[in-house]
Amino acid sequence: MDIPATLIQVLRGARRVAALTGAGVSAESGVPTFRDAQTGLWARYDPHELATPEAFQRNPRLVWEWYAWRREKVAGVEPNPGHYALAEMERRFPEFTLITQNVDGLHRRAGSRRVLELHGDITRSKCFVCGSSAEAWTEKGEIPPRCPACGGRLRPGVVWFGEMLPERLLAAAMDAAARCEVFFSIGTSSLVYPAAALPEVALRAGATVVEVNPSETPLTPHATYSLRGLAGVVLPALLASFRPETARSGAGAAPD
Ligand code: BV8
Ligand code: ZN
Repeated sequence: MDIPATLIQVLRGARRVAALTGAGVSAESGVPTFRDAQTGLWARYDPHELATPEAFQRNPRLVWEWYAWRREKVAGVEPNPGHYALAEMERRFPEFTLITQNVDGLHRRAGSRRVLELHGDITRSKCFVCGSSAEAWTEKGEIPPRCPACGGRLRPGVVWFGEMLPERLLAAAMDAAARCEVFFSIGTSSLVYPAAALPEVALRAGATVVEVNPSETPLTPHATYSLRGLAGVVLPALLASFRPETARSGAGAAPD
């Protein structure tokens, strides 16, 4: 994958960088993207239908089991070179903000320390009634399990369609998009808001916007650079192509 020389130049001098990721960055780990046809038992369901509070209220057992199935799939996979490249970028740029729409926790498992998980985390659950979060629960008997605090039903710790994103996380993501010099949009169909507004905020603030996706998206015509390829291939190639002068000292500093 050859990276445009002008982009390498921009990356060499960049201090404030932000990256937004979507399901495409986990595709090479074997996690099906949101748009991929659901497999097996879940083939007949549209994720947009299931990932809603209405679906949970209508059929809590079905929605809980869909997430239990997805948790199992995620537990069995590993981060891929794309995740590791982003963890390395966090060490190489003085200010690097990773913003993800993914709920699979793979960025943290790859070593990224500061991750804004806008849509939550599939491995956590919380009470649908009192909101208290549940770290662990016994998958015995009743499905979904009951909240130890109030007896209400537990629900996955994710943001469903029609639900507000955590205020603080969204504000931090918007701020990073408004202040960065380079904004990466990686592996996302750029269809789901408000996350899809972030690259627009960065463009308006004069940042260089780089899209990494094997296909076109609504962002493509607006991006400064559109690298048509897989995250697991393009991101390591990007990293290898520039040596930021301002590499952070200590662990993970750019090799000479
Ligand atoms: C909100 C967690 C305010 C759950 C997710 C009507 C009624 C109500 C709301 C709306 C409405 N119309 C619009 C809205 C707003 C709605 C929205 O944007 N809908 C879209 C569908 C039009 N947004 C919301 O509801 C948000 N909340 O707006 O609150 C509000 C409140 C009340 C009423 C109105 C507004 C909440 C959105 C969060 C939803 N939760 N996830 C779960 O995971 O189960 S979203 C979920 O879908 C994912 O998290 C992700 O964000 C999204 C899927 O998108 P992608 O990640 O982009 O994945 P996708 O499969 O789409 O694309 C993969 C891409 O990767 C592709 O482009 C592909 O080419 C590429 N790719 C593939 N392989 C690779 C690759 N790229 C690189 N490398 C590869 N190897
Ligand atoms: Zn409760």
